[in-house]
Amino acid sequence: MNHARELAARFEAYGDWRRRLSSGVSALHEWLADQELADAQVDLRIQRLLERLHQDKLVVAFVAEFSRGKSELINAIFFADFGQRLLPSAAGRTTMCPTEILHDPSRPPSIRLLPIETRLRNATVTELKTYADEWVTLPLDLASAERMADALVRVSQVKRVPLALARRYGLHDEDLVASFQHSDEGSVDIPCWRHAVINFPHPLLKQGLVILDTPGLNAIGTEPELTLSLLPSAHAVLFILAADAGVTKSDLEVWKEHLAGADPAVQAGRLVILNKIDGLWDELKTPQDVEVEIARQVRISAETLAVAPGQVFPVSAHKALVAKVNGDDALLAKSRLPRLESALSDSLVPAKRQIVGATAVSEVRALVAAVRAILDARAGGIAEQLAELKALRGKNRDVVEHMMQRVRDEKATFERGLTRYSALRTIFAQQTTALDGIIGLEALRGNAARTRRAIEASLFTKGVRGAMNEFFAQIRTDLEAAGRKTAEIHDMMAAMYARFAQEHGLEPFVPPPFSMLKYLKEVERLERAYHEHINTLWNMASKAKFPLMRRFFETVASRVKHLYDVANRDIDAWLKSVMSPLESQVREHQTQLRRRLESIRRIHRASDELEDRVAELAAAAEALDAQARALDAQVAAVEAIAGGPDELPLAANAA
Ligand SMILES: Nc1nc2c(ncn2[C@@H]2O[C@H](COP(=O)(O)OP(=O)(O)OP(=O)(O)O)[C@@H](O)[C@H]2O)c(=O)[nH]1
Ligand SMILES: [Mg+2]
Repeated sequence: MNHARELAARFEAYGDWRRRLSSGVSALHEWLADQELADAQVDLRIQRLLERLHQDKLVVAFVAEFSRGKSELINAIFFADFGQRLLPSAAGRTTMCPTEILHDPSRPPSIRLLPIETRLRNATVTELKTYADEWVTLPLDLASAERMADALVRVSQVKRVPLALARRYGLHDEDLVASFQHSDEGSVDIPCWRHAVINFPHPLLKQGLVILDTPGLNAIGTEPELTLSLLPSAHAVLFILAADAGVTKSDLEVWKEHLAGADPAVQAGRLVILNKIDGLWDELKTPQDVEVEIARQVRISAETLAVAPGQVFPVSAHKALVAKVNGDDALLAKSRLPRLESALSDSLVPAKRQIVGATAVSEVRALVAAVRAILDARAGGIAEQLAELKALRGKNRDVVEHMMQRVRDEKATFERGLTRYSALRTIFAQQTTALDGIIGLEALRGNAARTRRAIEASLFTKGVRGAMNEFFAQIRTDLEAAGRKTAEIHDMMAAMYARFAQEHGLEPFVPPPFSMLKYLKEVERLERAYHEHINTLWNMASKAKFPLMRRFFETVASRVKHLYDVANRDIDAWLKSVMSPLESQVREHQTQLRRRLESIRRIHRASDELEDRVAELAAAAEALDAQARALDAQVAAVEAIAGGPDELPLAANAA
C-alpha cells in the first residue's frame, strides 16, 4: 500500500467531500429561493457558509531547531514526485524565513518574498500580504523541477549588514550573533527575506493544504507573528528532533516555548518526529540491535518531552526522499516514513472534517429554524381560519357580521400594538450604536494609539509592560461591557417576543443569547502568549529590545483587531437573528389578518362561498405541510453529506 498515495487520496476525498457539502447547501438555498422562503438574511448566511467551505484550509507546520531536517521531511512527504529535492535542505542554517507553501488559484505559480527591510515598518506580515508591491515575486516554471528548485533556493538567501542595522530590524541578539556568524567586527549576516509564500498547484495544496516551513529557533523568537498566530492556528504541528543530536537544550527550549503545555485538544495534533534514524543503521549490527537502539531513543525523547512514546515517530526523511525518487520500496519501508504518513492522514483529515461538518450542519439548522418558524406561523394562521369558518357553517348572516367585526377589532388592536413595535425598533437602533461605541474598531483604534504613545514614551521595560497591561485590561473591560449590552438587548427582545406572543398570538420565540466568552478566551490566550514572549525579549541585549517590543505590540494589536473584526461580524449577524424573526412575524401576522377579513367578507356577501373557502384553506394547509416535509428532506440531505462516508476516488480504493 502506497502511503503517500493514501495521504493524497485522503486529502482528495476531503476536498471532494467539501465540494459535495457545498453543492448540498447550494441546493438547499435554491430550493428556499424557489419557495420564496429565502430572505436577505438567509442569503447572507448561506453565502458566508459557502465561502467558509470554499476557503477552508488545513495548516501543517514544521517546527524545530535548525538543521533537524524540516525541509527535507517536507520534500519527502509532499514533493518527492518532482524527482528531486525541491526545498533547499543542507547542513547548517538553510531556511532563513518562515515559508508558506500553498495554492492560490487567483495567482500564477510563484514564490513571493517579503524583504527583511519591512521590519522597520509598523506592519505585520499578515497586513502586508494584501499589498503586492511590498513583495518580490518570482514566477515558478512548473515544467522544470530544476528551475523551480533554483527559485526556491531564495528562502535561504542572506546578506551582510552592519550590526546596528540588524538591531534596528529587531534581529540581533546574542544568539543571532553566534548563529548568523559574525564575519568581521561590526557586521553580521542576516536573512534577506522576512517571509516567503510559495504558490503552486500541487494536488494536495489544491485541496486546501497549507504547509508552513520554519527556520530554526532564533528566527521564531524574533518574529512574534509566528508564535502568536501562525503556530496556534495550525491544525497539526510536527516537531522534529534528530537522532544524531538527541534532545538538546535548545530543542527543549523550542518545545517548551512554542509547543508544550497547550490544551489537550491541541496537543492531539502535535507529532514528534525523531529524524535521521539512518545514522543508527549499522551494517555490523543485527537489525534487532538497531531496532532496540531506535526504540531506546524514542523512549528517551518521549520522556524528555513528556509525551506518550506512541506520539514519537522515528524516520529518515533523507532516505525516504531518495527511496521515493528511485522507487526503492525496501528503502522506503526502512525509512519508516509510511507510518508517519498514515498517522498524519489518520488523525488530521478526519478530525478536521468532523469540525467542518459539525459547523456547517449547525449553521444550516440555525437558518432553517428561522424559515420553519415562518412556516409554523402560516400553518397556525390557516388552522385558525379553518376553525373560524367551520364554526360559521349553518349560521345566519348576523353571526357572520359579528365574526367580521371581531376580526376587524383584532386587526385594530394589532395595529395599535405596532406603535410599540416601532418604538422598539428605535431603541434597538440606539442600543446597536451604543454597542458599536464600546467595541467598534474606533474604540480599539483609540486604545491602541494610547498604548503606542505610552510605549514610545517609556524608557524602561517596566513602562512598556504597564502600557501593555493596560491595553489588555481595557480590551477586557470593553468586551465585558459589550457582553452586558448584548444581554440587555437580548432581554428586551425576549420580553417583546413574549408580549407579542401573549397579546397577539404570535409564535413564541426565545431569541438566542450572545456569548462573549469566545472572544474573552482568545484575548486571554493572547495575553498569556504575550507574557511568555515578553519575558524572552526581556533577557535580550538591551539595544535591540525596544524596536522589538514595538514590533511585538503591532503584532498583538493586529491580532486583537482581527478578533474585533470577527466579534463585530458575529454581533451583526446576531443582531439580525434576534430582530428579523420579529419583523417577519409581524409582516406575516398582518397578512393573515387581512386574509381572514377578506374571506369572511366573501362569505358575508354570498354564503355559498363558505364551503369553497374551507376547501381552499384545507388545500393550502396540505401544501404547507408538504413544504415543511420537503424542507426536512433538504436539511436531511445536507446532513447526510456532512456525516456520510468519504467517497474515495476509485484509484485509491483499488490501490
Ligand atoms: N542522515 C540524514 N540526514 C538528514 C536527514 N534529514 C535531513 N538530513 C540532513 O540534515 C541537514 C539539514 O536538513 P534541512 O532539511 O535543511 O533541515 P532544516 O530543519 O530545514 O534546517 P533549517 O532550514 O536550517 O532550519 C541536511 O544536510 C540534510 O540533508 C536524514 O533523515 N538523515
Ligand atoms: Mg529548512
